[in-house]
Amino acid sequence: MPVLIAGFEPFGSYKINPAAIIAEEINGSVVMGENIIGKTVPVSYRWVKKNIPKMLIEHNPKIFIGLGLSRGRPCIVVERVAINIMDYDKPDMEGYKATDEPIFEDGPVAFFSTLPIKDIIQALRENKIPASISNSAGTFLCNTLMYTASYTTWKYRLKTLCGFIHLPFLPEQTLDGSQPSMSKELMLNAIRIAVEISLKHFSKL
Ligand code: PCA
Repeated sequence: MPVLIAGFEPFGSYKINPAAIIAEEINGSVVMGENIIGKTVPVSYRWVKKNIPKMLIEHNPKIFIGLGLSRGRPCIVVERVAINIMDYDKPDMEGYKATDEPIFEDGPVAFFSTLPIKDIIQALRENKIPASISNSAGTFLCNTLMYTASYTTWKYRLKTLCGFIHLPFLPEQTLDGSQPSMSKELMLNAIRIAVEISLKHFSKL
């Protein structure tokens, strides 16, 4: 049972997305003896709803962590909850604009992350990486990815621990200094730590 990291590709006006870069960099590495599979994910409601369940059923990972960019965030942001809604004023990368739509008609209102979010925050801070918990992953694709992964583990009774982490800009995305940013190395280290803490938690269940 591997670890699956799914990071979003660039979207809107962004030419790069740290989430895809981290997913690519971490792909093929090993944490605590477990293989990490890193995949990039198009910013598409249709793609996520169709392919994330397939990926989870195929790999049956111990841990699933989705990664996305959150503009203006000053630190690593560990999400607590995903809600059953797609509602955003801008279209996805396939041109689809969702308004007040449930992600899955037969799903519950929300899923909590099953990652050990408080332990992850503590470990990140101990390693001198700024981090905080968020109580909303929004209502666009990042929420859809976290909800879809959680829904899949619920529906198919997978043991996978599931969650989502939002990342700040990379320094090169905000060279005028108008937004906070974090280096790729620090973000990569943060995700490795999140995987390690989650694997330790999995082994105790
Ligand atoms: N961030 C967006 C979608 C893709 C991404 O990286 C979000 O927060 O929903």
